Amino acid sequence: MLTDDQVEFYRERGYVLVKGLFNKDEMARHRQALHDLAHRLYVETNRGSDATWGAARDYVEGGKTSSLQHCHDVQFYDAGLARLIVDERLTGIAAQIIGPNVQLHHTKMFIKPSEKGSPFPMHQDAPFFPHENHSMIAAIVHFDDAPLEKGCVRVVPGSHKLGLLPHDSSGGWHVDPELYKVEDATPCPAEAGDVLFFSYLTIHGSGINSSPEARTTLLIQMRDPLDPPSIRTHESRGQGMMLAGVDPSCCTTKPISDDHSDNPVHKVNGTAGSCGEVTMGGEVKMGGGMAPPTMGG
Ligand SMILES: O=C(O)CCC(=O)C(=O)O
Repeated sequence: MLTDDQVEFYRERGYVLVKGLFNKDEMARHRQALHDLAHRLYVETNRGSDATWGAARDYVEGGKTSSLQHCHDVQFYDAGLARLIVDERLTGIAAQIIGPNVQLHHTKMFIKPSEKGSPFPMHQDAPFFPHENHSMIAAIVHFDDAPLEKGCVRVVPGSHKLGLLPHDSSGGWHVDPELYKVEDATPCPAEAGDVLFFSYLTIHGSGINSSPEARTTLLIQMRDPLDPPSIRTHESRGQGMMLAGVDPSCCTTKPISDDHSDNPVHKVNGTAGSCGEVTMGGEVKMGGGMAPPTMGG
């Protein structure tokens, strides 16, 4: 659990790195599971794709090609990873930040390969899946050490207080790279077992992995079940699972479908709407007039 000082740190800075939340042996087992999953995706079935953002390619020195392996919703691929996302060491802290009820939005594995693991331009996660009350947080679980040279995550402390900022949609939604340089942001070097929690409004990104070892992480995005999406976007089959507490609105036992007309949270002016029309209170809310990206985040 977080100490009072850590809770205060999070409230002020929009992130907190929790050291040694998981032990190194269990991380090594999950790391192997994630690399086995990547092997199934990228080698055995050829279903994997490179997740490098278009805008990130410019940051790689000498125009070298970088790459990034990814998989959304890993809990559908490996039972051990399904158990990890409901582990109370993780969900207990999420509940301290969000409140007693914690609902899954999605999970995302990233493997930044050695020598050439792609960087992430600085961005908020909010434009990818805006919500009314901004309860959404990410927890990045580290399965191996992520020092500076491996492209550890970097944050802009306090940026969660700036609200939803304008983002450039070209090559993945990012803030102005002249205003927010990756190298100027605060690095959060981590060891296997450390977990970085941050708000979806906290500006973050990461550098290239130039080390001889892959960087392996799982990002778990979570929200208060009573915080409705401002717009229907970035839906996935894992969305709505309860990780802690209950869903007081009782609306998440249904599979995601285009018909939310009987859903007490997603009111659609009495009718079911299609993606992009569905609103809360009859109003389309897209911070700064932005259209939502369909990928990434
Ligand atoms: O894993 C990283 O280095 C950053 C990931 C990230 O920024 C994201 O998924 O939004």
